[in-house]
Amino acid sequence: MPRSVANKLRQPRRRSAEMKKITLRFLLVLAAVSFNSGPSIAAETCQQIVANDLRKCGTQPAGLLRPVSELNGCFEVKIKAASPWNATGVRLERGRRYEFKVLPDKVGEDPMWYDASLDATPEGWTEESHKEMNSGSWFVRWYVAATDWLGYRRVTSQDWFYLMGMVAEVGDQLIPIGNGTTDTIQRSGEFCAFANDLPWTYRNNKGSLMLRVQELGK
Ligand SMILES: [Ca+2]
Repeated sequence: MPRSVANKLRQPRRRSAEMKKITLRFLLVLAAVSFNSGPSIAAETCQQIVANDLRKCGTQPAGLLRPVSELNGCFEVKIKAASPWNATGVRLERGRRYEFKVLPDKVGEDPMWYDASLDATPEGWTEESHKEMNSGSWFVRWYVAATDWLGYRRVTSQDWFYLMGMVAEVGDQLIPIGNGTTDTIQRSGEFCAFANDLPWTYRNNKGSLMLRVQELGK
């Protein structure tokens, strides 16, 4: 057989081998993507929403609230320290489980917010802030102790400035979030979140935290 004819007969075999390699590479990539899928990939599709700073939690008619399923099962919302409600307009459903997670700040550092001049993390005043208050003037120490004793802090079982979630409609369900938690919703309603502060001292708060809420299922 002439060499040129033999070469032509070999070419389809080469092409077939190349096609097999390409198919194998494609399947390996597909397998890697499938292996990595789940909450982390779903989290990248979270929708950004803007909370209402002024409206009280649970005052929007239930029919106007958006279910999390309309937001790809996940949303991110800025929780401002100076807002007593941060009403999201998003409805969390009874019996469903959700993950709440505070994200790092824009430069990847631990997130912080501020009660006037006091530093706080999502889990409340820092140790230095507690020391500063304990070594302050007699009036400041008396004021903090008195409001504590009278139970004026919005959630007395949690530290000052602890990040709290709330689901409100028929009744209120409080969710201590801090840096992050998972919880099952007892009664459907609007999701809101706030820094745990005295009801009348939100005006001197500064900063915000970015919170991600993801539906995990039943
Ligand atoms: Ca304050």
